[in-house]
Amino acid sequence: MQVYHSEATKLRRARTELHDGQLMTPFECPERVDLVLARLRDSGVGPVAAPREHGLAPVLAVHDAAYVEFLSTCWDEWQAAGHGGEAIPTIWPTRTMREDRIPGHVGGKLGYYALGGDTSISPGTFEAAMASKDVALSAYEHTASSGQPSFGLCRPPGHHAASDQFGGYCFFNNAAIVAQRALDDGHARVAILDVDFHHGNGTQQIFYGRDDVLTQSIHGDPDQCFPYYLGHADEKGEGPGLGYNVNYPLPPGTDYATWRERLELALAEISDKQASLLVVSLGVDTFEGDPISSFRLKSDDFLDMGRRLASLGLPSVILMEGGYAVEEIGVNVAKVLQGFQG
Ligand code: SP5
Ligand code: ZN
Repeated sequence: MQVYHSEATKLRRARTELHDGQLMTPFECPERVDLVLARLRDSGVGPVAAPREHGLAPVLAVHDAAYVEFLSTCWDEWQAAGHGGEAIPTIWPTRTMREDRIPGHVGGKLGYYALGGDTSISPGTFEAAMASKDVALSAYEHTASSGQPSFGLCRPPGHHAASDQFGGYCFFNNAAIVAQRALDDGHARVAILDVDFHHGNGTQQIFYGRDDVLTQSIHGDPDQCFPYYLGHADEKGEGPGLGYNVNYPLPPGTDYATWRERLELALAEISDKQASLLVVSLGVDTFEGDPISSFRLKSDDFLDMGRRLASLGLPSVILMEGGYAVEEIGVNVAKVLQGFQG
């Protein structure tokens, strides 16, 4: 399978993540890319190509311009304000305050544009996010021109990024950017299937009122799991989008047998809604050994996952989302892609 990767995705190397009340080395680290690449090479999944640059236009097709501007200037403003550590929000426009005015100070803007405190902004973050969407778009272009599946080794991931919010380690929503580009190229309907452990809140929000992108997510129940405030089964889309968002929340401890039943429902929905392109938000943090998640998929389950995804017979773009630094991240990604190739 054609793979896209950019060394520039490693420009994001945050030093701190606020996790369980402590500042830790981030789970979403550049080493993830090398673990996946090494395993893809070992298992003969490839070739690996560098992306071409796509600029900001496809980003602005799904994200707010002021949000993108904020991401591009945040680190410089944070430094100019004299702060020592990385840019981490500490206050938000929550239920008891106003959200109709965007503050001028970087500390206020940070809370306005962040959906959580888990994602520090650091030098190189914006550049890496740009490279990540270039990886996604280059994968899409390969699939569009050849009909063959492709894998984009995106980093930072994208599915938590909403139209004007970052968080959950995500800045630009790579899957949404690809889906919108496909629509602009003439596809009538695109399906995004999110199999990351966490709910794809950003993807859901971006397309919630639309019927041209079917968004589905199989994930840890937000009653118990990040991002907590979105991802319930009763979120079905609104207006013309009603029926075009489907959530499959599952309890912590879920194994592959149960997970796969939801996958079958999601695949049937994609056929039913007659999508002509499949975008997979591939998180492998459903793995039993993942350090921040709580499903119980085993490595061999990822092979079956790939086979089932391929069974749709649609042109497919598979994009990297979560899955954290354990040796198996590479093994599990390789298995999905091998299963997909048959
Ligand atoms: C792309 C992606 O997978 N983003 C996930 C971001 C999750 N960040 C917050 C994680 C909080 C997890 N808390 C679990 C406690 C385990 N000790
Ligand atoms: Zn995740």
